[in-house]
Amino acid sequence: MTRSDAATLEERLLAGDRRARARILTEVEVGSARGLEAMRVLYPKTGRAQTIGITGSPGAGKSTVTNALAKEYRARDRSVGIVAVDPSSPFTQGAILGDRVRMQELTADKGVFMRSLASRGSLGGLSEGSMDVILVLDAFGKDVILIETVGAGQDEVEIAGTAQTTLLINTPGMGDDIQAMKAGIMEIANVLAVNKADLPGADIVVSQLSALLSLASGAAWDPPIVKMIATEGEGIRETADACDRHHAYLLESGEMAAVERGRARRQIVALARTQLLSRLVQDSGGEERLGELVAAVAEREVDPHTAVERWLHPS
Ligand SMILES: Nc1nc2c(ncn2[C@@H]2O[C@H](COP(=O)(O)OP(=O)(O)OP(=O)(O)O)[C@@H](O)[C@H]2O)c(=O)[nH]1
Ligand SMILES: [Mg+2]
Repeated sequence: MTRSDAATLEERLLAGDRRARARILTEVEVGSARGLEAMRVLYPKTGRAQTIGITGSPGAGKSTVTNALAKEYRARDRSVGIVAVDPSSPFTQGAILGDRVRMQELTADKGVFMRSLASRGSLGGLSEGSMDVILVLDAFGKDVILIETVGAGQDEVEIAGTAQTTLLINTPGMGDDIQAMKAGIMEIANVLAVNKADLPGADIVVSQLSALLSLASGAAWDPPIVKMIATEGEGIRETADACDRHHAYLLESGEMAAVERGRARRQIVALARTQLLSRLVQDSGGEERLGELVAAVAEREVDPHTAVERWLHPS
């Protein structure tokens, strides 16, 4: 591909061409040289989108909330991108299919674009492509980008560093989970939703959450708690308002700069880690050496630290 062709594709995307967007997304997701070139050209055009990460336990209603929020933002005349980071687990494939069906209604709307991604790259960690996909949608001009991830520890934290606002979906009957989350919850959630408020126990969760929050009072941003019934669209407007207020807070307080640096750092480190690991594996004999070391560690002939030393610095 020649350089002028390359420029055209990015220019077409920036001008709102959906086919150019599809091409670039595909290249970016597989991490091709063409995808890297597109990122180099497009990156300076990013940074305008409002990004909201939607996370929570499996089945909490993340997809339902994402869907309802997308509709709400469309009603506010804002274009929407949805990035659904699918868990790789085969157990959840039914749910993903369900999501697709629910999303069909939305995707008939040209103002909404949805992309599903595998959550794990080949070497672990949030798939390398997902941050780039968000950036491509940002460059394309999406006003709001909703990122759904299942709250499975590391992914949850990674996505919290990727999105400007993190919306944590809680549900009734998760009292024990809340106790377990205690440590992490303050750091990642900017808006707390209690979904399935049509089921008994929602108020208990609300008071547990506010008790947790009061321990951390004094912080500049006080995460609001919103009760919702996502399936009925109840509480969705309030949730969008809360997310918008957090976004405005980030801009007005100047905290957005720190959020951006955090995201940049996360992406650089994640990419470097992936590159270093894949170089190690691809190095001549790297994979074979790993096999030998695995056997030696399993047999307890070598400890794991020594094995890594030998892998990194073969004598
Ligand atoms: N009763 C009730 N059910 C709800 C509500 N919101 C979502 N659900 C149901 O909860 C189930 C899971 O909803 P999803 O939106 O797929 O949840 P999710 O968190 O995206 O699930 P995974 O992506 O599989 O982790 C579905 O059957 C929804 O219809 C609600 O407000 N009330
Ligand atoms: Mg889902």
